Amino acid sequence: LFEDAGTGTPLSGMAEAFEELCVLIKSGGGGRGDGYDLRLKPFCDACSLVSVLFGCLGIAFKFAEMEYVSKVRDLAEASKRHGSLNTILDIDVKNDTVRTPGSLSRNLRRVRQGLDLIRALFQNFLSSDDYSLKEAASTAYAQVCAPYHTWAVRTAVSAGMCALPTREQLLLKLNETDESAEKEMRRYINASLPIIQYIDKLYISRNISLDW
Ligand code: 1PZ
Repeated sequence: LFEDAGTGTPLSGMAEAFEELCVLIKSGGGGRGDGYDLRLKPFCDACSLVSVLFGCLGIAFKFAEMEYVSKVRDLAEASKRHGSLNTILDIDVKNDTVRTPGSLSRNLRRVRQGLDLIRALFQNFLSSDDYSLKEAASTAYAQVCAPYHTWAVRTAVSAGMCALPTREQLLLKLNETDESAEKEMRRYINASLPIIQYIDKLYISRNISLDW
């Protein structure tokens, strides 16, 4: 079933994990009548795999890694008490804590932005061989995350961008060739989009805006 299990690269592991989530949410069922009720545990397991990328970015993105990892960890911790993504939204809506710093619904929104950032980054990376990793990442960050980050964070990120490796160094660290990276990045792009849309729908269906 999973032919590259065990021998896969970090990118193929990420792609595979999100493809498996896609199969789940597209299966439709789950008992709530409004689509599949995605459990927190498999979602967090997939999100954790993304952290392997941080290892390729160097010390400048240590703070981004700590931010992302701690939010995924909070969600994974909550998976023991609350079953699904729907549940945490319901609880925060009831307590009026959807946007409260540190709340699970806010952490979910931030993790979703991290997934989208990587999707946009891969898309930019593949759009042209002449695009440096720094350009691809800066553009993706400006599109996906910068509008929601403070000035201090945006400044730190733009400084960190200068320390990113080159395209060739990144591929080497990821144990990919140009061709294999293209294949795995496309798999992630295609599989992450339905998950991102699924998460957005959780908020929109509860009349929560996405401008934060
Ligand atoms: C090869 C890949 C290169 C990609 C480089 C892109 C790096 C972007 C770094 C973003 C840093 C964000 C740092 C901190 C942000 C916090 O202000 C917010 C708000 O937190 P809150 O106020 O809600 O508690 N936190 C976040 O948005 C959490 C997620 C941000 C990190 C996502 C990174 C995704 C993975 C990048 C690739 C490894």
